[in-house]
Amino acid sequence: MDLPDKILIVGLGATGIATAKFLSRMGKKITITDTKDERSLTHALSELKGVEFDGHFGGHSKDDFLSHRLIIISPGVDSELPELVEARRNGVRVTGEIELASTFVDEPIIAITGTNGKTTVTSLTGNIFKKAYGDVFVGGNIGNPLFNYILNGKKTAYAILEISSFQLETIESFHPKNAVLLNITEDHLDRYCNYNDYVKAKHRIFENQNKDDYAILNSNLKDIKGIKARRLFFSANEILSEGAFYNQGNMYVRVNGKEFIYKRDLSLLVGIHNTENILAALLISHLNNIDQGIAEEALRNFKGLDHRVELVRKLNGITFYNDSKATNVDATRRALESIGQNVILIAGGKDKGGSYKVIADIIDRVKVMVLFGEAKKRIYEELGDLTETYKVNSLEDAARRAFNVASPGDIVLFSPMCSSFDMFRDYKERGNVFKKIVGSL
Ligand code: UMA
Repeated sequence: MDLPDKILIVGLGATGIATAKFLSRMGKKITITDTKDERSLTHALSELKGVEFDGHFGGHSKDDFLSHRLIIISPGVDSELPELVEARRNGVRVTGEIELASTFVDEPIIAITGTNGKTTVTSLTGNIFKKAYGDVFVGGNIGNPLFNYILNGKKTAYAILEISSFQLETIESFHPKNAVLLNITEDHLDRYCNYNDYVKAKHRIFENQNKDDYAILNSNLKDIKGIKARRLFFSANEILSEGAFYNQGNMYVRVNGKEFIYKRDLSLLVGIHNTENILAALLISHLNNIDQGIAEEALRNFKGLDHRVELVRKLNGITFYNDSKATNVDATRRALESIGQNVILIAGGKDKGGSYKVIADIIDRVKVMVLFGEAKKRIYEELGDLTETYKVNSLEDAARRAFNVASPGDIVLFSPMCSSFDMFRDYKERGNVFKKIVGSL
């Protein structure tokens, strides 16, 4: 990409910081704008020591957007922001970090998206590839912007990237050798006008692929049109002649005329959704010529992720799980399905506009629901009649109430169905707070 001398960066989170460092190294004159004021950005600004830039904080000014030829936005910045729409109308180019950074990456890119499971698949795939190829870059939406890879300067065999729909909104040439779409269910309806716009953004992961690439999809997404890459599917409930599937305790990978068989109980990850996640990771591995023994070892050693149905503590016969990463209803559904009965569910946070009724048909697994945060009223309206439900004011109150109502043998599951931004920096901070509270009970 031909870069002008003056560039505007919108958003100063992890992405904005990495972008600013990179562009400053390229000798560009950069302006950074963020709706937060300087005081709220103290931590981010401390990361930019030695980087020259103009900071316009505490809001966005139209002049900034119209006086640049190129604007790089962070994923959290809506690409349909009025300032951006007007800038584009005036011929300003608006793009995202993942697009720009990927133009500096020559290594094959493996890109993984989906409403749920993408962090698990990205981490597991990363672990398998690290065993096979030494160092590989694992980043993107998982929390490590792609520009950090380029800034680091050390070449690796692959870049394995978790990719969100937000990042896909602004791609132009982003071209993964293997692109994976795990699943799509309602999410981020606070950002998109409707579900269809979210689905469209997700499909863009395949946009620049060609017949030499692979598109890897859940077999229930067979109907997606317009994919130019070779398509391979994975399924937890359908036997496939090619691709990866589960059958009677085993996972099969069939690629390039070969078959590899893995025992399902090799992995500590439970639930059908995790069977799908593992199948996807194994399929990617075999497409990239990784030995079965290596994949097996990495799979056996993979303990799953923090904040993802993470066992916190057993106390008085009550088991506490932290599932703070469940930032949408489908993720909570998956947790409930893999955990079983007698659940005291703690939920709530920032409402994203989707329906909570997605768990109505399995609410019999939930003995009691404890709600907190901005979304508590709406969750209560949609599910409150279906099981004993309490509304409280904080996560701490929620954990204590759950403990008080639980009996030995019950499971307290903190699986919020919502994002964390009403009360916390991110799902990690929220999960850590929950674990601390549970530790103090
Ligand atoms: N901001 C503005 N103007 C706006 C909107 C935001 O100035 O209109 C500012 C905010 O005040 C803030 C900054 O932009 O200071 C934040 O930008 P950001 O939200 O993009 O934050 P980053 O730290 O750069 O994190 C982003 C991803 N965040 C989002 O997509 C919301 C991180 O994914 C990702 O790990 C990181 O880039 C590195 O690639 C998080 C996430 O929640 C985990 N992702 C969503 C999800 O997984 O569901 C998509």
